[in-house]
Amino acid sequence: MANVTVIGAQWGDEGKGKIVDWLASRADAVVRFQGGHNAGHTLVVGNQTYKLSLLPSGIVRGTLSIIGNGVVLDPWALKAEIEKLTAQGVEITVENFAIADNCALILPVHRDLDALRETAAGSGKIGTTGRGIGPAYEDKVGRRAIRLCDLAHLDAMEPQLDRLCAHHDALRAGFGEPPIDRAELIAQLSEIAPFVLRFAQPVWKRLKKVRKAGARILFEGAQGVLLDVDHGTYPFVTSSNTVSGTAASGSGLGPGSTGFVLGIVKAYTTRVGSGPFPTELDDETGQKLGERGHEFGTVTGRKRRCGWFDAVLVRQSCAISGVTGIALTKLDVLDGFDKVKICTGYRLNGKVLDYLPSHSADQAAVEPIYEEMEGWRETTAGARSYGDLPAQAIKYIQRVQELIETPVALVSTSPEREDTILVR
Ligand code: 2SA
Ligand code: MG
Repeated sequence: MANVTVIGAQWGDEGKGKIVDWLASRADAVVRFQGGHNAGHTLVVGNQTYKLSLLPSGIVRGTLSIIGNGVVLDPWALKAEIEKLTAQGVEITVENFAIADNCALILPVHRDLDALRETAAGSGKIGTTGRGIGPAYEDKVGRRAIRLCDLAHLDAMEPQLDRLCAHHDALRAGFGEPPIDRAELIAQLSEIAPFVLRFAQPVWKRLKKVRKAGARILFEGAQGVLLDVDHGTYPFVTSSNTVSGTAASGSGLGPGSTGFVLGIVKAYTTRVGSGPFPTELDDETGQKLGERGHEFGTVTGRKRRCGWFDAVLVRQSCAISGVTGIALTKLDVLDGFDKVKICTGYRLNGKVLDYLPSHSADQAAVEPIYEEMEGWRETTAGARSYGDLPAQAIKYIQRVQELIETPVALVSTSPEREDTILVR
């Protein structure tokens, strides 16, 4: 296995956790490069279920796990997650875990602002995970973030706090909130500092060394391409770049290091939070997909919106992210449907489109054009070879592959690691 970059090719929740775990067992290092604890990856190993938000999935198997500079780090959430996993028997040490010391931190004030804005927006809200992700990225780009390395220099933080407070106090006043309590913030930071600083280092150096030694690196994306801040359904997106290219910039390696780009694609479509969703089904079929697919968020437990497979979106994601091959997941959720539908294009103002336009109003107005296929009665759950699949399911996979113009490399047929079909 060469290096592999795993990204979601829809709106997240494509089943990355299982595939990443499957690949992590063959990798020497696993790197998270964007997002934060808004991600939710569920790993099932034997009879244990692990729910990860911030930690790279390799950690469960003791593989070197790295949080890259592109991640926004909530040190308190990290501590809680490490404690939870430690209680499940996972060992997390400075040997197998490192965090980029140039990571921007998520502070309590970011979480507050996320919530204040969402509440104020009412029905116009983004539907964020409420983790403070957006405000933390804003501060990073606005050059007023507190970064992990700053925790080793708490005495020198005054000028930074000035910048941070000048910005946030004005915003907070607008919501009728008191200014930041600087003394409290410093106290909170100094309390958490020793815990996180243990793992802090220039990880680009560690990765350089690992790479020189010929190690195989797995880059673990979070969310999905349609939530990318540039390429997604803006403004209903997350605040990071979720495309494959971020694996390089978000970890401190060159663009040649990202290797095989594996796009994770669910056999139908889901989305949590607000925003356009052309193939959304507001009916019994949508309900059935949600129930059969257990479509609830790992992090927030939110019910996911469900709909048919949208080949237009996935074709676009694969192109934008340079996807080499896809892993098709949750095919078994479609078992037993008389007919299955695939969206092959959109209609907008009397025109037919083969892509999702950039403007939010157009994205909301496009009408899907469907192709209908015969479903299959037999179960695909647990199939481990192509030959185990019903003929109609194979036809469905082939049609998906044709429409998205990207080869199917893997098919996943249950949350179990071994229930995976290697296509090529
Ligand atoms: P945020 O919190 O600022 O990143 O939210 C902005 C939008 O991005 C969406 N988003 C996600 N969508 C799907 N899954 C995500 N992670 C968790 C999971 C979700 C959960 O993997 O299960 O537990 O609810 C994720 N993270 C962010 C979010 O819904 C907004 O539309
Ligand atoms: Mg998820």
